[in-house]
Amino acid sequence: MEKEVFSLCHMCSVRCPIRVLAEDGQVKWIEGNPHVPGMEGSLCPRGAAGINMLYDDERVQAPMIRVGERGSGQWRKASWDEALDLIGDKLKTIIDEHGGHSVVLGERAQLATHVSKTFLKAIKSPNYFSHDALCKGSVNTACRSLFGYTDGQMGMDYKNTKNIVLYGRNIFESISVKEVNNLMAALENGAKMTYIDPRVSITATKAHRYWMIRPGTDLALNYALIHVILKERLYDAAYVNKWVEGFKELQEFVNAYNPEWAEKETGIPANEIVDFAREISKDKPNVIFHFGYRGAHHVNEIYLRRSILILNALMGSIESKGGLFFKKGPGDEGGKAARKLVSQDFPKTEAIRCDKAGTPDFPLPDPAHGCPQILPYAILNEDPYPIKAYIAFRFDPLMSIADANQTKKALDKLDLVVSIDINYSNIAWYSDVILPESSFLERTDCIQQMNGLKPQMFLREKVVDPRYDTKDGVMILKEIANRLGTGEFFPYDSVDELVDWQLKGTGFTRDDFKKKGFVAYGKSPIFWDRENGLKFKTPSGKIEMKSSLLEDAGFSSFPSYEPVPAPEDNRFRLVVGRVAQHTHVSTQNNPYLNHICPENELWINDKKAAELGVSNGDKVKVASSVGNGIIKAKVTELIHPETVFMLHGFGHEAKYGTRALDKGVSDAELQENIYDKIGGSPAYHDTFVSVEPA
Ligand SMILES: Nc1nc2c(c(=O)[nH]1)N[C@H]1C(S)=C(S)[C@@H](COP(=O)(O)OP(=O)(O)OC[C@H]3O[C@@H](n4cnc5c(=O)[nH]c(N)nc54)[C@H](O)[C@@H]3O)O[C@H]1N2
Ligand SMILES: Nc1nc2c(c(=O)[nH]1)N[C@H]1C(S)=C(S)[C@@H](COP(=O)(O)OP(=O)(O)OC[C@H]3O[C@@H](n4cnc5c(=O)[nH]c(N)nc54)[C@H](O)[C@@H]3O)O[C@H]1N2
Ligand code: SF4
Ligand SMILES: [Mo]
Repeated sequence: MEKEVFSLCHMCSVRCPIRVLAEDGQVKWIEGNPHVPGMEGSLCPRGAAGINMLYDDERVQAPMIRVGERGSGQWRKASWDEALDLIGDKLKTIIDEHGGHSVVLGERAQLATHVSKTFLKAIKSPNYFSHDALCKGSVNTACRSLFGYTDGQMGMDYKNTKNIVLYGRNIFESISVKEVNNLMAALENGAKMTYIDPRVSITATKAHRYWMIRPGTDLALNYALIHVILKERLYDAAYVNKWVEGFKELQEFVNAYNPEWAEKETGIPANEIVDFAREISKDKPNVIFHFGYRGAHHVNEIYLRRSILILNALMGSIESKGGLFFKKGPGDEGGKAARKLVSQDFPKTEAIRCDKAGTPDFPLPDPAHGCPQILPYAILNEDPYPIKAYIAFRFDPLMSIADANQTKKALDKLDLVVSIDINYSNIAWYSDVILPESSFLERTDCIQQMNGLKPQMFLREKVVDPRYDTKDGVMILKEIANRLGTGEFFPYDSVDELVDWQLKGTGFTRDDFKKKGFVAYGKSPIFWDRENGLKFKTPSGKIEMKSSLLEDAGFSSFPSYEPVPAPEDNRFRLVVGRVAQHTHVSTQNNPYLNHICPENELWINDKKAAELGVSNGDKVKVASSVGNGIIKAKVTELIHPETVFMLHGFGHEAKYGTRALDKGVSDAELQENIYDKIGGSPAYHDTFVSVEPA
């Protein structure tokens, strides 16, 4: 019998709405949810490979307990009770001796995040880490410094934009299906797109204007753009007068940074910078300077992100059609959000976060997410206190935190490492116990609250029964909590009961999701009144170009520009990124995706390669101060000579994932663990490497 289920994809964290067809307990078809504007049947290659993930017999099929040395890959299958008892006993001993704060949970923020946070709060640990800082921590801080909102509380109206600028936001390869479709619709309607990247990505090939910028110098470009926009009065004066704090300071600051100066730093011709400033200002306020995620990860990233947001403010594009907007929640429609377990009363936690986020030592990064890259340092130095146990829930610190060798040393100090995963990831392979979660097609999940111009709720609905001896993540955490005596904070016996609990008081029930996979609180998009109704949450109630958040913490709003040094002879700045066929570190062993993209290569400029005696397809040795590896060279004129590029996510070590084993090199082995000490993001693109024939 065929059945149709509306659900949410989880081949990456975008969680696109999907429609799934199953017959006799087998998934036959997945497509974008046709009822959701912007999806209408579309999926990306990874979404389509959800079926291959489901039927992949190299997934983790049962709880596994390590028998040999950590990382040696010797395992035995265990029953759930045995594995959970072992974890419960160890955690109890650790908590008794060292306190709940010695337990850390690191995850990819997800639908069950409120359950993960509840787990830690119940044992009095402040050490919850999401992936957020690694992805966009400095973007988050920059948004708070200007608007008082996090980036997660903001969105972009791609569909109605007239002009969009992407700083290494490789939107047509690093995909969110709805964003791609909406932007394509805008381009078909005549919108213009500028793309800036030291490398010709697929997005570059679709742009009206492409600038091969010197890596790391986007900030210089932006200061020159602001310079021109102010000098020629191209900004939205009414908007700026009404809503901006610190305009005068900005004016004085950018005076020195003219386009001729920027040309020397960036390699982008001065006249093109001037022309572009004039062009885009004609389309204001329906423009987007995309604040990005991963384009330029440097130790001063906070200032780049702020400069991008400042350009938006000058165009009046904040809270504008075709620009950036603040997401509206159920409250804006007189509705109620789904309940979360974290709203309970918990025992008080005395300890500070072990990464010190939100303390005077590291004041600005968002403590709601933490900074995972600090964790190896905190463990190794026992600063501010010893950490004893680490639970990785849908997150791989060995591939997603720079300097994997250092991270391994830190893990070696722990008494307990647990992974909740679906795959034999590098962290699963390095754990003491692996607990397999049911895959997204085999489980229902917590409610997805989708704030935006139109607030909605979505539901991930189980399509088929689990194929292996796996459990839902929310049940795994509850069962560990039961063993620690904190089970009272988990008032459910199945994920279905938890979802019903969440929906109480919202006016919606599970049945309301059956027809289309989602429910909406209202009908029309909500924009605030730009004349009188913008609700910035900064102390001044305005867009703070001169930022009280930064200055109260002792940082400058406008520090002078520091020139970016070119790499020394035969060295290159290592930059990394994603590709349409893979999700970070998760999908390299997927049968279909592995087939279409089996390994990563090192992009290197053709002239530089010739100097080194390297030809296309040759194996080269790439080495940094912390690691090295052998990788195939992709010799091309399509990359700036100061840079080499590789895909993130390869170099898997788990022998049970045979397709991805030892294919390519992991960027995390090469990158130094350095970071933006103000904004909180890692500086993944500030490592220099040497390249030589292998
Ligand atoms: N297929 C796929 N899609 C995804 C994901 C995925 O894993 N796979 N992950 C999702 C997530 S979590 C994220 S964060 C986003 C990431 O989406 P993006 O931010 O678009 O990230 P990347 O793919 O890392 O692309 C980074 C680009 O920045 C360029 N770059 C490097 N240095 C510089 C520089 O100095 N200046 C400029 N202007 N550019 C530079 C690199 O060459 C690269 O092309 O993608 C999301 N979508
Ligand atoms: N070196 C380096 N590090 C990076 C980046 C980089 O470019 N280079 N990019 C950063 C960015 S932008 C991001 S967003 C983060 C992402 O960092 P991660 O969250 O670590 O990466 P993912 O590949 O999304 O997923 C991690 C794990 O989730 C598992 N998984 C997948 N589906 C499920 C599931 O349904 N249940 C469970 N329990 N597990 C599942 C996968 O098998 C994998 O082991 O990495 C950051 N770290
Ligand atoms: S972008 Fe692709 S992989 Fe990610 S949720 Fe959407 S369809 Fe799935
Ligand atoms: Mo990300």
